Amino acid sequence: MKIYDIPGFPNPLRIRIVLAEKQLASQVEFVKVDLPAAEHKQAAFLKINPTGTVPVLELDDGTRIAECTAITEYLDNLDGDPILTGKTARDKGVIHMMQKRAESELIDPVGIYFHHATAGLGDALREYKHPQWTARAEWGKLQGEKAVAGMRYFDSVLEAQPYVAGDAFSMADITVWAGLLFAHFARIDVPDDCNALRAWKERVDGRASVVNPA
Ligand SMILES: N[C@@H](CCC(=O)N[C@@H](CS)C(=O)NCC(=O)O)C(=O)O
Repeated sequence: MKIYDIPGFPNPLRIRIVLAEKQLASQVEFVKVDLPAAEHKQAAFLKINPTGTVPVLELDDGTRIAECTAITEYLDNLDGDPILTGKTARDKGVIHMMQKRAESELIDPVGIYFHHATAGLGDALREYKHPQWTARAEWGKLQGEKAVAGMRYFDSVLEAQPYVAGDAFSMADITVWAGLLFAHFARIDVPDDCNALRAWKERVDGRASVVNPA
């Protein structure tokens, strides 16, 4: 298997944590895509993933799977013993719901804030983003506020249960953790009173797959 990504970036890290959880790192060859140089927006990479984002998993038969949720489903089910995406119909439903919320309410708005309300990854990439400069900065700022509302939502969830989708660690925890990492990088602060979210993050920070991702 190959994974197109760039080390240290939040969405690629989600999959590198999955690989560590599933002990699959040795089976993967990483191909670096130069995001600051906008390599992912050029024709060669757009053939690999038309949405122009990383990570992308490429199987030995040439099949390409983009989107962290889809990649995680594949990797988690490879050995027939899913530990991150749910074993029962109920758990699968709840985990996917929380995964979607972790994306739509946290990591995706942080990404939009970063790319549209700050200097983002710099000049090479800027021309591939929304062309209406004033509108995009306004929109980006609103997405920053949306991400903070998302943090408050996950704080309320974690006041009632140990992990984002219930009693067990799942891919939804990985996504919220990566969302907070990205927020820190983009300088969006976690509100001081989000105690449950902060305590949960400290626990996840110490998890072996997070300390030593692939
Ligand atoms: N929904 C996508 C998000 C992927 C994503 O946004 N990745 C970032 C890297 S952290 C990216 O490729 N950004 C490039 C850009 O926005 O131009 C997924 O789950 O894989």
